[in-house]
Amino acid sequence: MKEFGRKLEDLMRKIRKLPSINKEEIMAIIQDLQRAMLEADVKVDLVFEMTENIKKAAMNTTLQKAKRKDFVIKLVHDELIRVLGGKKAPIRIKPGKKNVILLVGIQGSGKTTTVGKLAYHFKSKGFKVAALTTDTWRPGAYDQLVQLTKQIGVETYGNPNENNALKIAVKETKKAINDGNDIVIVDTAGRHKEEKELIEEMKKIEAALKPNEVILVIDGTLGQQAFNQAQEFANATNIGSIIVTKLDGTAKGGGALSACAATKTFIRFTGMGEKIEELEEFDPTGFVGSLLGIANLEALVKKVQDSEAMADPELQKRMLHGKFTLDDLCTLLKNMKKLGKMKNILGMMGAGNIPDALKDDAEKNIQKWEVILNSLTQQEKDNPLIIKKERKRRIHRGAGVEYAEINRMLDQYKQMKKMMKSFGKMAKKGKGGKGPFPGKGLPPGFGGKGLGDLFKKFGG
Ligand SMILES: Nc1nc2c(ncn2[C@@H]2O[C@H](COP(=O)(O)OP(=O)(O)OP(=O)(O)O)[C@@H](O)[C@H]2O)c(=O)[nH]1
Ligand SMILES: [Mg+2]
Repeated sequence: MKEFGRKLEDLMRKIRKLPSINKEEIMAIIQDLQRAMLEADVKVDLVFEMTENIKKAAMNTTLQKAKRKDFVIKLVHDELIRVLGGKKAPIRIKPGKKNVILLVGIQGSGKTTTVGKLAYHFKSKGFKVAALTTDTWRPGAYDQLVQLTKQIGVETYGNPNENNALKIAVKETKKAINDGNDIVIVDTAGRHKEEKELIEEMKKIEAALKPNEVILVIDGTLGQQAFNQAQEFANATNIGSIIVTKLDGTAKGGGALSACAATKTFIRFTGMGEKIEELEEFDPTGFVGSLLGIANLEALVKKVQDSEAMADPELQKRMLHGKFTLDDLCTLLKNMKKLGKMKNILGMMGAGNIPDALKDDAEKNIQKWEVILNSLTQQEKDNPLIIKKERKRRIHRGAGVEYAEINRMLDQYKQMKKMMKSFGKMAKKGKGGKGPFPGKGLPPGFGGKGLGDLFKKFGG
C-alpha cells in the first residue's frame, strides 16, 4: 500500500513540476500510472479501463495548458474515487428492531476477527450488540469468537454441538433479538468460491436472516485474485459493502480497488491490525488524498472545478463568432453561479481593479437577470426585439422585478453582444492568444482588462 502510494505521489509531484502538459506528456503520465497500478496488483482490465477514462478526459480538455496539470491530478483522483464507490451513508440500524449484519468471505480473510471489531465499533456507538457464529466447519470457531468478544463485554451466540449452520443462524438470531440486542453480527464459515455447498449454505442464511447488509470481508494482501473472488461472492449474494483487512501489513492495495470494481460496492471499513479496536471507517477522499500525497485535495479539486466551469467550449465558440443569444447569457450566468462568488471570478479574469461594491452589485444583478431570463419564452430569447412595453410590464408584475431592470438587462445584453462581435472580428485577424480562451487568437486585452470592462458593464 505504501509502495503504491509512494509511486502515485511521485507521479503527482512530477506532474506538478511540469510547466504545462501536452499530449506526449499525458501519454507518459498514463504509462507511469499504468505501471504503478499493475505493480500494486490492480487487475489488468481495471487498470486499462481507469487509465483510458483519464486519458480521454485529459486529451479532450479545453483548459489552458498550465491548468491541465491540476486537471490531470483531479482526473486521477476522481477515477480512484469512482472505482472505490465514494463515501456512503452508514448502515441504518433501528434500535429495538431486528438488525442483522452478515459477514462473508473466503477462509482466513479475517471474518471472525472483524465480527469482534464490528461488535466493539457498534457497542461504542451505544448499541446493544450480539455476536453470532454459524461456522460449523472450523474447529474451535465458537470459542475463537467467545474469546474475542469476552474482552469487550459482548455476548456470543451459537451452538458448537449443532452442525446445521442455517438452523443455528435462525434459532440463535431469534434468541439474541429476544435478549434485547439491537444488532446481531453474524460470522460465517470461510469458503472458497468453488465450494458449491458452502456457497448454497451462505445463500440460505442470507435468505433466512434478511440482513440489513451483507459485508464481504476481503484480505487486503490479495492481489489479482481479489477481483474474481469478490465477483463470485457478489454473484451468489447481495453484497452491500466491503471490509478490507490486513491493510496494516504489506498490502499493495490493488486487491481492494479490484474488489470494489468487481462487486460495484464500496469499502466501509478497513482492518488495520489484529486488535479489536484496529478497525477504521473508510474515507475514500482521505484515502485517495494520501495515496496521491496531496494534503489539501479538496482545495485542488475545487480549483479545477472552477476552471472547468469557465471552459464551456460551445459557448466560447459561439461568443467568438459574435453569436451571443439570450440563451447563451443564461448559460454564462449559470456557469458563474457554479463558480461561486463573482468576486473570485472577476479576480481570476484579471479584473482585480474593480471596486468591491461593484462586484457585489454584479452578483445581485445576476440574480435579477436570471429571474427575468426565466420568464422569457424561447421566441423572445431568440429575438429580444419582440419584447415590447406591454410584455415587459407583464414580466415586471409576474416575476417581481423592476421594470427598469428589464430594460437594463436587454441594453447590456446588446452591448455585450456587440463587444463579442468585435472580439470575434479581432480574433479572426489572428491577434493575441492569451486569456481564458487560449489559443484561439483573441486580442491581448481580452483575458485581462477586456473582460474586466465587460464585467464592469455587468455590474451596471
Ligand atoms: N495484521 C492483521 N491481521 C488480521 C487483521 N484481521 C484479521 N487478521 C488476522 O488474520 C488471521 C485470520 O483471521 P480470522 O478472523 O480468523 O479469519 P476468518 O476469515 O474468520 O478465517 P476462517 O474462519 O478460517 O475462514 C488471524 O490471525 C487474524 O489475527 C488485520 O486487520 N490486520
Ligand atoms: Mg472465522
